[in-house]
This record gives sequence, C-alpha cells and structure tokens, in this order.
Amino acid sequence: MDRRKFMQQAGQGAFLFAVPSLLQSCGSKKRPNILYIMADDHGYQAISCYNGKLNQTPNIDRLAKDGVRFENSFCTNSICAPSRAVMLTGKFSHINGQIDNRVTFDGSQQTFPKLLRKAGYQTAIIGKWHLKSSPTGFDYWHILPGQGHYYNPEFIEMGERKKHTGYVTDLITDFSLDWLDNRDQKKPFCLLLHHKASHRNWMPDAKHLSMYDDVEIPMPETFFDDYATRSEAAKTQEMEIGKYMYLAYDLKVPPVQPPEKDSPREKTGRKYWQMIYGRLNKEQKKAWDAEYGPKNKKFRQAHLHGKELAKWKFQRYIKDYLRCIASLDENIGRVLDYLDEHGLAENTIVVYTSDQGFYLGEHGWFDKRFMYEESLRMPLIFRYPKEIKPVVDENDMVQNVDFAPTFLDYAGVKIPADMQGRSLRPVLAGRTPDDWRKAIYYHYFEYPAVHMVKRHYGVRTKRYKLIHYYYDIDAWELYDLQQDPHELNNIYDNPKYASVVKELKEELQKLREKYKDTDVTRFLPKKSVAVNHKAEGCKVTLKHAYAAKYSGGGANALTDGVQAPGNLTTFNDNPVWQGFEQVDLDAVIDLKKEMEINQVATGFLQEIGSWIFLPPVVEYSVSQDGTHFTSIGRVKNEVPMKNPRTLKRNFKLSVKNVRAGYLRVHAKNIGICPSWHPGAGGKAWLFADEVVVR
Ligand code: SGN
Ligand code: CA
Repeated sequence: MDRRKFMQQAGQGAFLFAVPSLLQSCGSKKRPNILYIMADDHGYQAISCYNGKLNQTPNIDRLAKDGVRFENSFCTNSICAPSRAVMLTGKFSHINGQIDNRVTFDGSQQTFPKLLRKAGYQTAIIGKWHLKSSPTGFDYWHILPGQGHYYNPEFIEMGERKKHTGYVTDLITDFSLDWLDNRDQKKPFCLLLHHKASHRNWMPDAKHLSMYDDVEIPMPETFFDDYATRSEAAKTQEMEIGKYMYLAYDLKVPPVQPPEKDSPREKTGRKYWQMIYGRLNKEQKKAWDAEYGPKNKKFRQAHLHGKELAKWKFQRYIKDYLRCIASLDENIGRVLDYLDEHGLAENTIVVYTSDQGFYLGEHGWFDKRFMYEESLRMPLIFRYPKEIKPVVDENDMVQNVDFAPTFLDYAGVKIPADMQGRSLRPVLAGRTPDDWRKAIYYHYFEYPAVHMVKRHYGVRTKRYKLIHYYYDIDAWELYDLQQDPHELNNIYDNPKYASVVKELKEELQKLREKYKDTDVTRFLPKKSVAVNHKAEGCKVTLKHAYAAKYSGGGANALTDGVQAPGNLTTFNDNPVWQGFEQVDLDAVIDLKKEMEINQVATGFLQEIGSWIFLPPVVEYSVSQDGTHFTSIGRVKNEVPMKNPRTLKRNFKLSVKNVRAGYLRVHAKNIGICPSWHPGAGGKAWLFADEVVVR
C-alpha cells in the first residue's frame, strides 16, 4: 500500500471514529425534527389568534399558544412559486432566479433540504410544489402537479402520476402521516407539508358547505375603496371581487342561459366551472347541488346589481374561503395530535405559515402581489418546546428569506455565506441581536400577467412604507402605517414628509445594494422584433389548428413579419407565439408567386416548466402547385429535452437552386410529457414563430 492510499484509509477510519463520538458529545441534544406546514394564500385575517374576527382556528391557535407568533413577518415577493423558492434557498428572487410563477425553478442550486439531507436528515415534501421542475434534495416527494385540484386530485409520487379520490387537504395530511409512520426512525426528519388550500377557486369540502350559512361575515371597511390618492397601479389592477370574479368558477353560480348568450367572460367562467365541477363524483355532486342549488336560486331571483351584487359576491367568496380554512385547521389538528401521540412534540420544530398573505375584500380585492399589508404580511408561528418560550413577537421584523438559515442553525449545519436571510434562532429564544434588521426589502416582478399588478419594489420600516412602481409607470407611494394602517392615504407628495422620503430612499438604496438588486432591467420582458422576409404577409394553412389561448395574434401569425422573443413574458398586450397543443405544426405557406429560396428558418420555444418542448425534427418541403410536395431537408433538435431554461431556437435550413410557389413546414410535437417530467402523461405544447424565408 502506498503512502497516499494509507493516509486516505487512515483518514476515513479517523472520520468513522469521529462521528459516533461527535454524536455522543451532543449527548441528549438530539437534533430536532422539522415540520414545516405552509398553506397557500392563507391571510392572517382568517386566523383567530391573529385577532382575526372572521373565524375560529383552534388548532393553529393551539400551536401559537405554545410557540412564538410573529406580528411582523413578511414575504419578499408576494406570489406563490417565488415565495417557495425564497424559503428553499434563503435567497431573494432576483438571486435564486424564481422571479415569478412563469419561470422554472433551477433545482440544481443549493437549498436547505439538500444541506439537511447531506447532514443526515430524512427529507420529504408533500402537497403543493408549483416550481415546475421536479423536486430535488428530498428522499421522498409526493406533489400536486401545478396548482392541483381540490377534489379527486392527481398527485405525482416520485415521478409517478396517480389520481386519488377525496378532498385535497385530507389527502395531503393522510400522505404526510403515512410518511411519518414509515420514515427511518434513526434519522431526524424534515417534512415540508404544503397545502393547496386556501387557493382560488376556494372549493370547500362537502362537509363544510353549510358552515356560516346563517351569519353575515363583516366586510372590511375598505371594501369600497376608490384608490383616490394612489398611483395608477392600484387603479388598474384586476383583483376586484365585484369586477373580476367569475360567477361560475369563483362563486359557484353556474350559468342558466344557453351558452350562445354568454359574454366572453361568462364563456371562460363557464368553461372553468365545467372543468372543476366535472371532477366531482356522483356523491360529491349531490352534496354540492343540495347546498349551492337553493342558495343560487335565491340569488338569481334577487336580481342584484351594483353595490348589492358586490356585497353578495363578497359573502359567497369569504364563506367559501373560510370553509376551506376550516378543513385546513382540522387537518393541522390531526398532525399535531400525531406528534403528541408519538412523543414527537417536544423535539420537533413546527412551523405554520402561508406562502404569502391575501386580500379578503380589503380595497375590494382578492389575490395578493401588492406590497400593501394584507399580502405582504405572512402569518408565522414557530413551536419548539425545548428551546422556545411562548410569546407574541410584536417587534422583530422577519422574512421568509430567514427560514432556510434558521432550520440549518437548529440542525447544527453551517449556514452558507451566500444565503441572504438570517437565522431566527436567537430571536425565537428571546435574544434578538442588537443589529437585527429595522427595515425589510420587497420586490414583485410578475407583470404584465394575470391580475395586472405592476412591477414594484420597496422598503417597510416599523412605521413607514415606501413603494416604487416601474416598467410602464414611474410612481412612488408613501404610507404612514401608524396614522393610516389601511394605507388609504398616499403621502409621497406631502411636503411634511419630505425628510421621511429622503431617509427611506437612502435605506431602500442600501438594501438594494446589500441584496444585490440594483439592476431591474435584466428581468424586463424581451420585445418581439419586426423582420422583413420573402414570406411576409403570405397566407398560412394549418393542418392542425393552433390553440385559441395562444393564437399568436391570428391565423397568419407565422408570417406576419413579427418575430417572437426568447421568452413568454409578452402577455395579452403582445401575443406573438403560436401554441399547438399535442398536435404537430404542419403549415403550408402560399408564397403568392414562384420564387427562389436560399434559406428557411422557423423559431421554436422550449420552456419545459410550461410543458413547451422544442420539436424533435422539422421538415421543410416545397411545391409548385400546392398539392405535390418534395422535401428539401430536415433539421433536428440539438437541445436536450431536460434543459430547464426558457430558450428559443431557430430551426434553420440553407438550400441551393430551390424554386417554389408553396412552402410546407412540418414540426413534430413530442405529444405527451415524458415520464420524468412533472406533467408526465399530460399534453405537450409546441410554440412556433416566425417562418422566415430568404
Ligand atoms: C391562477 C389564479 C390566479 C392566481 C394565480 C397565481 N387564477 O392563475 O387568481 O393569482 O393562479 O396564484 S385561476 O383562474 O387559475 O384560479 S399562485 O398561488 O400560484 O401564485
Ligand atoms: Ca409572427
């Protein structure tokens, strides 16, 4: 044996000896289990221990009674996938890359579950995931595809897709308890238990459908807000309950008129409604019809309009929302009971939170996104009897970027220097460091998009909040939360607050530098470009229709002289990509006259998280008469199908001595998502634009 080999083996031996003694030296300090429970869109207003006046949540309260409940807990970007990515990485959105719900999470990066697993923890994620790429860093994963469904949902268990009968909140809890039962008892565990509830469209469990029937839920005082002092951003959002909720899909009042009479909005609402109602089995439908049927009849007979209609919509919305919370709370009770019964309560850190807050009628809204209090604040409770004394923390400002370092700290794992959050462990122990943050930083990116909340970033201190809206607007808002807790009075231009504005702008700049978010331009949508080419304006005949949702602006989008950019962020203001669901793109272009062709190129998009794949092959053929085509060549895809990035490729073919009156482009669609993909078995998309002929 040579010296180097000997040293290596001796080294390993030493390591093997070191491990047990290391564990022993910790003595009774068994590493804690971590049970992280996160709801979706659960606003603190709907939790009774948060002084919520709307409902009772005895089980969440039970957790709070024995733990620390934070009053000043905030997200960094109030939307689902970004919040989840921040929690996993301990980094802000602009660093971890998950700026909005549209991009795909880069699962190859460092996350706290990966680090815990490396340190000997058994890790699992059960429930909503929503990060598009498959989970990494978990011994076990059992997730909902995309948003998932409330009733009889499909789940993907370690890559295998299966439909289950039942209600989603119960099922997620069942799977979690099963996993706890079958886990490796020799290792500490870290379980991320992520509920779908209480996300839109708020479908309660059948047993809760008549809850709150005889009461009227108090409306927030800002329900009829007129946004008088606010910027355009607050005025142009599409979150108003009165205006933007679908009667059928959101409020469960299916249309009675014949479909021909539907307005375009009603058409969409009806389609969504048919889809979700269609998932219920016979028994479930019976229960739903029995509950909603008579109530809907009364509603129709009342012929409500204007404010009265908005008030009715609020009641239906909030009651369904709270019914979903009832089931959430009961199921949290089941998990807490399990911990008690198995002697796990003492040594398990239990967290309850939501991916962000939610509007329950404040400002007339539902949804989230804005930096205003209701969606910025997250409910947050930590229970760990071994180390944490029960208290309500009204002082310390904490953020979801702190969760990853906190868990690592408790597990005795070194916190990587590139994590941007800070461990809450001393704060939870009642020893808040002197240099703890006095201001939080926020940045929201998803615009233009559903709900049309403009891009903004800002800073919040204990007393003030300064927001800057940008991109297609340049507007500032300032609120004095002490004087104006409902944020109705934007005082940015009030000269009395000039010095406050100045200080806050300095603070904001400091935070942007500290967190490395000084360049907003790199996340702005790319623009489509105009191109001149020989087939511009030519008629396109498709063998298989494009999907109406992604029309690319109409039938001739492939030759309209506008070339789609390398992403999807051009929203309804600028639809350029043409999408084909499961079918091939098979297009004949009438070139109007015989011409010489030297090159043809068609742009295709890959964004696997949105189930959009590049075609495996594109074949080009030409014809003189439009009926008999001869192939001029094929272009094969060279990008790996698993590449998680959003990317555009031009499938380009150069030819010589080709004359033609018609060009045929045939691009293969892969058909269905492959087995390794989170959408396994679902229909795959092909996105094309533009066919350039030179
Ligand atoms: C869906 C909802 C939106 C919601 C987003 C994001 N519409 O698009 O209301 O804001 O999800 O929610 S729906 O018609 O599909 O219900 S998130 O929780 O994933 O961020
Ligand atoms: Ca085009």
